[in-house]
Amino acid sequence: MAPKITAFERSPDRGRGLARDLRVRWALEEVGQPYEVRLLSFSAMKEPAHLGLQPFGQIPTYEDGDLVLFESGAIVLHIAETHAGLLPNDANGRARAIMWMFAALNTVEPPIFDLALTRVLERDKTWFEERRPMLEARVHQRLSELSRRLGDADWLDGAFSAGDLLMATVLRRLHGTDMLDVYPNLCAYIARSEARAAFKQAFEDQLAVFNGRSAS
Ligand code: GTB
Repeated sequence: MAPKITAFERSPDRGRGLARDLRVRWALEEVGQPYEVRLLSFSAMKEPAHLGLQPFGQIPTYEDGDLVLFESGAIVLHIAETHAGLLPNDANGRARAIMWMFAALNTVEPPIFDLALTRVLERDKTWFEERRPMLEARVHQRLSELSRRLGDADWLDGAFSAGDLLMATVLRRLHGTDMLDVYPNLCAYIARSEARAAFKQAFEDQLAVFNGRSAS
C-alpha cells in the first residue's frame, strides 16, 4: 500500500506551493515512492478524526501501515531514512544533512514565517510599518549568513540532500518579495532546487489540486 499524506483541499496560497505538504510530496518524488493524497477542508482538519492524526489540526500528515506521523520535518526525515537518495551513506555526512534539516526549520524558517504571517495578518495594524524593518532585518541576517556559507557551492554540504530540500522550501516563501535580490547565490540555489524533476512533479501535483485537476 502506498503511503497517504494530507493536504489542503483548497490551499490559501492559490497553488504557489507554499503549504507544507509540498516538502513531503517533493521528498516522496525524490525517492520514487508513489503516494496517495487525502484532501481536507479547514473544518475537516479540526474534526476528531483528523485531530487523532495531527493534534494541532494541521496538514500535512503521513500514514504508512501502522505508522502515523505529523510535522513535515519529521515526515521528510522518515522518508529520507527509509529510502535511498536523500541522505548520504556515511555517518558523518548523514549527521550533517540532518543538521541542515534542523537549521532550515529551526533557524531560517521562523523569521521568514513571522514576516510572511505579519504581512498577511497584521498589515492593517497601526504598528505594522514600525515593526516591519525589525522583521525584515531578522530575515536578512539569516539570509546573509546562509549566503556566506553556501558561497559558490551547488548544495549545502556535498550532494543534494533532505537538508537542501527543506532549506529550499523555506526560502521559496520569499518569492514575490525583493528580499532575495541581494543574494544571487541563494536565488541560483532556489532555481537549481526548483529545476529538479522531483520538485517539478510535486509542484504540478499540488497545483492540480488548486486547479481542480487532481485525481485525489
Ligand atoms: N510544524 C508543522 C509542520 O511542519 O508540519 C506546521 C504545519 C502547518 O503549519 N500547517 C499549516 C496548516 O495546516 C499549512 S502549511 N494550517 C492550518 C491551521 O493551522 O489551521 C502553512 C501554510 C499555510 C498557508 C500558506 N499560504 O497560504 O501561503 C503557506 C503555508
